[in-house]
Amino acid sequence: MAKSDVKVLGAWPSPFVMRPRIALNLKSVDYEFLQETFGSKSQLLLQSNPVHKKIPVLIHGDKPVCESLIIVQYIDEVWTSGPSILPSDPYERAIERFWAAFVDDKLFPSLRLMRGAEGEEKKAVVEQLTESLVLLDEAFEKCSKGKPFFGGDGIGYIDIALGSILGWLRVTEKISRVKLLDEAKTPRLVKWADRFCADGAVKDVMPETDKLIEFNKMLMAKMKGAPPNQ
Ligand SMILES: N[C@@H](CCC(=O)N[C@@H](CS)C(=O)NCC(=O)O)C(=O)O
Repeated sequence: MAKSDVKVLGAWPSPFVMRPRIALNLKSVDYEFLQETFGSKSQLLLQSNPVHKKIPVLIHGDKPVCESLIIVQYIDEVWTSGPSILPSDPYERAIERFWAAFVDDKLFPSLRLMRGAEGEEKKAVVEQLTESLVLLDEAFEKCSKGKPFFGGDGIGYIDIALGSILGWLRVTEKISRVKLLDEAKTPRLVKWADRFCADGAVKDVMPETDKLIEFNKMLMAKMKGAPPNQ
């Protein structure tokens, strides 16, 4: 398929936008990256995702697909000649979807809360985040079966779901001066995170922490202290 037939509507700092980009890289599919301007929504975005009006949107030919994890599944099902992102076994697929949902429903909301939290609230959020990361560290052992990624030998669905938030996790660690991924509590995730970020499908789309911090400053200034929606 020609490059212009696959488009990703997004923005470089968005963890959700990283997901389809990594999936397309894994499948060696060329795509056009159409970046939205911060603070406004293009006509193409509004007509492609009229329900949520959020990025990312994958436009395949003239068909839009919304919601990052649904897009990753779509990519896996359409470009079957590349490495599989989800396993073929139904039970293993269910487990992968469970942990990906856990990242979005439990881990990511706490991470957002953390950046504005102080005092007792901060303590409670750190505890919750640590608990979630320890659970994911244990899940890594079970899913990877001694291999480098949740998905086994290569990056899979949980890797993409969790890995895409590593940039913002590092930003949160720096801003809050709290180590969230650490050798003592989450030794497997620490090593996995390095492997994930160094992978050829990831390294060019994973934003540098300092660049994200600058972006976060701009975002906080614009939102006058409200927790950022990134
Ligand atoms: N559940 C959605 C979340 C997408 C999302 O929150 N995107 C943010 C950027 S990181 C966005 O478009 N925010 C703009 C808005 O909320 O209006 C997904 O996984 O795709």
